[in-house]
Amino acid sequence: MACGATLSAAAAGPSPTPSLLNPASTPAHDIYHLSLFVIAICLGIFIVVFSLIVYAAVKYRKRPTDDDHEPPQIYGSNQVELAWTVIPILIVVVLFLAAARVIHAVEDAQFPPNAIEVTAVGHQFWWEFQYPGYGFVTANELHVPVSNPAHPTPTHIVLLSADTDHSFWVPQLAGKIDLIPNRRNEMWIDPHDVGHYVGQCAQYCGTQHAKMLLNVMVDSPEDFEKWTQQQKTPAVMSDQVVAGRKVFETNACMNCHTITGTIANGKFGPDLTHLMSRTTIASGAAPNTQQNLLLWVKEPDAIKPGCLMPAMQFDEQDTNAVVAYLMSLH
Ligand code: HEC
Ligand SMILES: [Cu+2]
Repeated sequence: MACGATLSAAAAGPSPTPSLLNPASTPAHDIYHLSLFVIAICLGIFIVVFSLIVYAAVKYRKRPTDDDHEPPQIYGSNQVELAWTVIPILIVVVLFLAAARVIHAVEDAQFPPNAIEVTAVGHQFWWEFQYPGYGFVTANELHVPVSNPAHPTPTHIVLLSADTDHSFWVPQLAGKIDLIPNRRNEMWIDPHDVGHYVGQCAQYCGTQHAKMLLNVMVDSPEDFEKWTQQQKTPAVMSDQVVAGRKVFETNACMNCHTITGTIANGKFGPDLTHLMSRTTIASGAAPNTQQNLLLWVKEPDAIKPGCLMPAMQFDEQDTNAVVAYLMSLH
């Protein structure tokens, strides 16, 4: 069952603690090493300056034997002034070169022809992920193949926004890049280990900014292939769900959501073609279970107050039918 494979991939791998100190992808490694270098230099400056302050404060503290005259004043010392001008300039140049080197390595990287192309579109308050090379669209859970450093299969991500500023940040995989309306930003990741990596929209974008989680599922090449095949196949409809499909297609649901292979082609909300292949709904706000889907359709605000999906005010029967239909979208 492909859906089970997705769930087990989500459970495996490194801890989902989004820590910068635990890099798992080349850009994140580069940034991690640069920050250690910068911290080491700052620590050195701190130790030297603080020791001199302590030394001066102790050595020249006021003593009972002091008279009240000022000590001798010394004006101008070319050596001292040269030293405190040149040394800081050298430090700044070293920091600049180190940062420039990493920025160049990350931003001007060349991609092999087998790089995966993904377009990520930030929406209030969820993520759209398009896979132009494969011809499907999904939401909130980004699947990428693991990248073996011997034969890298990096993922190149184009970042766009449908409404306001958002920011894509999965600390273990890469630096933070904004998604700005009418601007195309880019980034890339090449995760070295299979697993589930989490992140968060890192630019305040409105009421539900805090519930705009990012889930990156790093699959083995076989699992990734399976997942893309599953995403490309239209969902199979059984008789049971026909009633729910009718509810979906004769109400506003279809104007906001796409379900490939049906007349529903709305773009305002997440693509639901393979809703059940995702472990959570509403960008990580709740686990993807029947109970939460029922609550979501009845009262989206109960899960995500201020989200941009309206409560549709269906009766019990229509709600159950439409959720049965949603649950058929594997
Ligand atoms: C006015 C547009 C609109 C209408 C109408 C609408 N939705 Fe939504 N829907 C959204 C938006 C926007 C989201 C994303 C909310 C968020 O995560 O912040 C969403 C999210 C969802 C999700 C969660 C998807 C995911 O992967 O996170 C489901 C399921 C869903 N809608 C089902 C429905 C159903 C069923 C109907 C009809 C009963 C419906 N929607 C009507 C806009 C709409
Ligand atoms: Cu956001």
